Amino acid sequence: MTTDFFAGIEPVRYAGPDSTDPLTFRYYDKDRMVAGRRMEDHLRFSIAYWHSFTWPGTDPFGGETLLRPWMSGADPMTLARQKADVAFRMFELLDAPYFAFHDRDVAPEGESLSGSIANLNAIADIFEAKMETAKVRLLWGTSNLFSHRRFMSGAATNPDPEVFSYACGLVKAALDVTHRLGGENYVCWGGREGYETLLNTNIGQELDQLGCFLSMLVDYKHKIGFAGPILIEPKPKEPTKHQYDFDVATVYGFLQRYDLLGDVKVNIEQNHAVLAGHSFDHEVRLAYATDIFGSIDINRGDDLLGWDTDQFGMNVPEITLLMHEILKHGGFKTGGLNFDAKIRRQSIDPADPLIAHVASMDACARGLLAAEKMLEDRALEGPLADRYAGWKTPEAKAILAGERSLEQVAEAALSLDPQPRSGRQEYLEGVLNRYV
Ligand code: XUL
Ligand code: CO
Repeated sequence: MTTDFFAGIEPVRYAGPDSTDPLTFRYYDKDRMVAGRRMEDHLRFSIAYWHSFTWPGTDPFGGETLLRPWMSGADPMTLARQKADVAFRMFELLDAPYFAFHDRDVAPEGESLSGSIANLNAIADIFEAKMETAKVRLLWGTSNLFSHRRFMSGAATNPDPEVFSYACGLVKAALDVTHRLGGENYVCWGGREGYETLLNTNIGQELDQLGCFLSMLVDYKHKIGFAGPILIEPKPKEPTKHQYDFDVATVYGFLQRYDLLGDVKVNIEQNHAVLAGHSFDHEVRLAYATDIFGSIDINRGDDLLGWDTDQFGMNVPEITLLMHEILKHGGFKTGGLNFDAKIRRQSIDPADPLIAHVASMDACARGLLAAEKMLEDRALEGPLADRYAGWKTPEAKAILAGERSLEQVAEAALSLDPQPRSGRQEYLEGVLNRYV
């Protein structure tokens, strides 16, 4: 029986740092107050439907290793309903405050566009009923515009306007459902919005199509009164060789060009940041600096592999820097920590996905607690402020405000003799390690 999948497993509870039971929280103590908010309200954990309930453990060299009763043996809508039961059971066992899904994770493709939309709405009815009594809320919804072969040359950036229109049909339905279920954000990861070869690609045309698609989505969001932001999820490559939403900086430029700043922000993923040649905290800091920070897909890549391994985030120092950045800006607004992460294909026991989430939730909680302390002590903020203190003088402020010409600044520089100062990197690295 599908609903017995987690039979014998009790809901996960906080048991303190000394617990050795992998199905207890050691640091994630949801009611503990951290910087004026409950820990649960800071971390806003979300379970990703796709990795936990739709991925059967395949890789390019082998088939299913995760034999899930809701993945075969009945008609697709019956399986989708069974999957929903298992999913909500897992949310309950983990006491998860949020979940996230693509349309195709929760409901099968229909025989036509309207059939697919009807399937999605039928499952959304089930979610709506379950959410009346369940605690879990929807962090975000999205449409899968990359798996079906019709999208092999892109969705919004497809050379064929009929594919573009079909994508509009799916994205409208997915936003409608996200809105109906009280979703707090709507995500667009440009899965195949990119190219394989310039020999067949008109970049300018495709960028205009993408700008047009998002502008229509933003207009529609306002029309239906969807209050949350649209979030673009940057990724530099995979599945296409070159993705248009390469990284935060690229997305910022795109949003500015198509006048979408204000309505569209970013959903930053650790593994994508690293594939783009950045660190996770670089992407997060840049998003805050440019005022487009939205939400996080929390996971990790493998330092030795050049692809999106989507492993569970376990690196406490890295997560500490992430939480330091988020806490410094007052915490999440509509965003949260969405586990866009999957267990390894050898982790075949029903308990494995639960253990993975618990371990990563604890890593995030440790990062949050360390970040709180670091901010209290101004451990990094103090030295950072000192480093830029010169810019607080009236003259430096006037320069930055654009009140001085190049000639004026050049003239004043004639009496200066600036002295280099240490960047103190190793000192700061040592400070970080005191807290983790
Ligand atoms: C793919 C990825 C997606 C998005 C949602 O790398 O991260 O799962 O998060 O489409
Ligand atoms: Co993601």
